[in-house]
Amino acid sequence: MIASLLAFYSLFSYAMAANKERTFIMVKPDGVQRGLVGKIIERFEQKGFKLVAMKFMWADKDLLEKHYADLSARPFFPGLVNYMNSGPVVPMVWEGLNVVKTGRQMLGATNPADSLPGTIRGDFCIQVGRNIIHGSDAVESAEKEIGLWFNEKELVTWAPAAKDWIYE
Ligand code: IDP
Ligand code: MG
Repeated sequence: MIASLLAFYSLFSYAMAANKERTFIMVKPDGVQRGLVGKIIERFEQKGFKLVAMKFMWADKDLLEKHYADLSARPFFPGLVNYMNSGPVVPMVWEGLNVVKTGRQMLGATNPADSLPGTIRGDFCIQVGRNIIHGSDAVESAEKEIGLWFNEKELVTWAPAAKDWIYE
């Protein structure tokens, strides 16, 4: 009896932890300038993911160089940093089961020429250098990016009223 209760509890807490995976999503300056912030947020809301943090800011180059540090040797890096620094952005944290992988699928391929219709990039943009949205590519990079763009106080703890209708 106790063993089965314990097994149930550990399964339950495992499932709870899985539902708390987080990703870092950011509307890039072209997405903001083109008035697509609401449409992008809507995709994540209607899917059932939970918004944990969001802000509107003009990121400085130092932050953007850190954010894209892995790409610093690529020829497009200076142009990428200039593009990301050309206007305000909307960084966000979204939470849910498999949100990192599903978030990437919702974004579509990096180059919009390859992004399928129905994805955000597939539906709203044309060129890789103006692909309107960023999304973390792994749980580890998500943690790193969330720590770079948000402090602990900005990550809001709350329970959406619909959670029992989204998760069984
Ligand atoms: P991702 O955003 O899909 O994760 P990454 O390879 O991490 O793609 O590249 C980061 C960003 O750098 C892309 O979203 C895009 O804005 C830009 N980028 C990637 N490759 C190119 C390129 O060949 N030319 C111009 N910009 C690029
Ligand atoms: Mg990337």
